[in-house]
Amino acid sequence: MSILEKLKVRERLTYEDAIKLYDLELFELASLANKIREEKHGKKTYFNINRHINPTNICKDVCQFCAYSASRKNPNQYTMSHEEILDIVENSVKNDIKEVHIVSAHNPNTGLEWYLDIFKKIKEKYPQIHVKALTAAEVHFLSEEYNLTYEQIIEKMIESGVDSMPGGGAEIFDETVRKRICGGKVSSEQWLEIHKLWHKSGHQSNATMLFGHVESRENRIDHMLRLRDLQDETGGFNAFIPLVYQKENNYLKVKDFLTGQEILKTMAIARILLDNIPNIKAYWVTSTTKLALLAQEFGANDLDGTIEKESIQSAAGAKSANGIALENFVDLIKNSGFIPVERDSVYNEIKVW
Ligand code: V47
Repeated sequence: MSILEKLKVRERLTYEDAIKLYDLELFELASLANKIREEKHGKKTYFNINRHINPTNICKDVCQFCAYSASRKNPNQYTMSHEEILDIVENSVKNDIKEVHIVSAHNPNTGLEWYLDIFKKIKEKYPQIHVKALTAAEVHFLSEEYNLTYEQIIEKMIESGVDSMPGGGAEIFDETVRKRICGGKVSSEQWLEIHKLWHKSGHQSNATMLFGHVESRENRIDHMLRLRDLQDETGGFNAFIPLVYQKENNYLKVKDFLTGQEILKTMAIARILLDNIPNIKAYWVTSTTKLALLAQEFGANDLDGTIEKESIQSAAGAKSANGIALENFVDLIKNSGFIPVERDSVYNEIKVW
């Protein structure tokens, strides 16, 4: 059966089929992905009103693509106190945020409590706020640093009030590429194991893929299929987020950067291949707002949120340091022909704007 016939009868695509999807003409791929998007979500595009907080940039690991962590290229080390973090949350709550997204570097100097107690403090003061925090890379780091199992760290996360896990740290699962771009941190198998345990504890998470650096198309397909397999088992992933590599101020030497076409093709392929992950997020921070809006026609049904402050990708050149104004975001979605729907962190609809 051809790929098109398989898609017509909703038969699952294999690795070999998926590689061939890249050979389809851009607009044919768009039409296939958009059909699935429309069946699942119509013209709705989800977003949330959120705040990103990155409490420390001191990191024991060295990822070649990272411009955020303190290093030779970024000598400005910082570690926030809990009071500073609570002040940020207090201000953001006034702006009607529904979620804080808290991700740190792997700082060996703070102690375990610094990482975990802040969630309890936020929840005590703002029980209505959803805490999305700790990537699988951080869970792995804390487990090694404090000699605790993943299950023990997860138990502590739940006790401290973490509601869901963000999708960071996945990068590219292929072991050879991973060794080259982020050898030393959480392995692919460990990343998947941590999300599996988190899902088994009754919680939800997201999954990212960092692409557009030294990986191949085959590596991207392999990455998506490993996620599809885990999702078959647990059903715990809310969203898949392809993150476009940003090139400034880091150590990775990349020869060719992605074209807009390749980015959009990858988004469309994610929508077609990941038949069991409900939401495909075009993260405007790394794709640029313009391409994220176009990605809505290539299968993406979520644009993340207003963010307020962004430190990881903006350190590497993204134009996202100060987030995006709510009215502007909503207008852009509307003007591109879609319906902006504010959602909570686990995709319950809050308001059609
Ligand atoms: O895992 C680091 C990426 C991620 C660069 O779960 C870079 O809803 C591009 O995971 N170019 C952290 N990307 C951010 C993240 C995320 C973002 C938005 C929403 C969610 C979610 C998760 O940032 C890291 C890494 O892959 N990153 N450096 C760079 N130079």
